[in-house]
Amino acid sequence: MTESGNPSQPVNVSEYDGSQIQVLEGFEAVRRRPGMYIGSTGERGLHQMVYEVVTYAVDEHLAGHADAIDVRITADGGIRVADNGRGLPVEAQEPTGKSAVERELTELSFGSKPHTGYQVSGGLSGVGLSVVNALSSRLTVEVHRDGHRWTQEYGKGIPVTALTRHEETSKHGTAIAFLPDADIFETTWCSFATLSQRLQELAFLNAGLAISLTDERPARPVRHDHADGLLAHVAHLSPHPPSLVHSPAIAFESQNEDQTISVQVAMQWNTWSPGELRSFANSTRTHEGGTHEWGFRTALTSVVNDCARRQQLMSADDQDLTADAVHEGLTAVVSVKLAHPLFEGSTKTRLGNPEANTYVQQVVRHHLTNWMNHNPSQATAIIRHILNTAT
Ligand code: 0RA
Repeated sequence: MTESGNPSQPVNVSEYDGSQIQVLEGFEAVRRRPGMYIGSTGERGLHQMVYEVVTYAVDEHLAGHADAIDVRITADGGIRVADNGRGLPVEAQEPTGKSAVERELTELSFGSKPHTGYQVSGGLSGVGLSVVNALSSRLTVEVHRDGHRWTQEYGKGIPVTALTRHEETSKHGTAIAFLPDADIFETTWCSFATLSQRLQELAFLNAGLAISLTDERPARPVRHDHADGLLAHVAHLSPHPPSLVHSPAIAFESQNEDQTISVQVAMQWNTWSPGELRSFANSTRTHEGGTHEWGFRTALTSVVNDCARRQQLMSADDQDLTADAVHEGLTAVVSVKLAHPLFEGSTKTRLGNPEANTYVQQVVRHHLTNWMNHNPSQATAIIRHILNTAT
């Protein structure tokens, strides 16, 4: 058991020797053209960084020395890959006096991997730990080997501590933790799903090798804040602009005097989708519809027919447009709030309050007629659309 870790020194500018200058020049080349080494600086390249490190651990498995790889996305968004292999050699090598740990992590051409006859993967893989190191703002290597735990830290590929020997241990293995450099990568947010899929694949391909993936990042909070309320809801449900019959959507709301019922409506016709009426009562989705939907449909059908006749797009003798025809291509959200909602139906998602029918009818009739009168050309476009799809 060797005790001769002869730790290399942290970089000291006045003491650069030839090999250190070469290392720096190499790293500058990598950081200047990261895409050439890691494939891209987008999400693909980011994930490739992880695969590069995992490749070494899989190689150690293929060499017959590791049967478990633990990958974690750490709380700071970094990546840690640990294996239970032999551990990167820590002893100083002649003539450089550097450890294999440091050479593997700093020399672009070092580490004539693999230690087996197989290379884990072709393509981009195999550019080496030094490339990952160069493209990481921080990297820590931790080795359990030769009876001790050892660590060394790097910044943008350059050692910032010596390889340091810590407490005694009987464990063996290598752990590499790195923080992809935000100055290099467009995103440093790894996709758990993407990593998981590739790691699962590697586990399938290497029977007897256990690979775990853990996400230690705090859950990302999602903030939904829509000052526009139902307008934003309809915009979210509606297809894209070219198929919109009118824009913006129609929206209105009203509340009765004694504040026992209120209704909000947003609606927009399009030529592309069959349309959808989404209704809510007291913020509960009313899948089975109910009185508020009936009120909406009744008023809408009558307002559209009245307007079509007023605009002389239909004659007095023409048959009324049906409710179904009027709803063709209409995305609408109708939300009512009631002091005492009655939920009926097999799944208790049908609104039963009769006053919702009369109140919604009254409000829709009033506001929609107003809107049609104030937006005659949009109203014409809507009615033409309905006439077109009805025939
Ligand atoms: C070269 C030699 C030896 C181990 C490794 C490389 C090694 C590298 C990595 C990188 C991640 N995990 C790793 N595990 C092992 C050891 C040679 C020996 O002990 O005889």
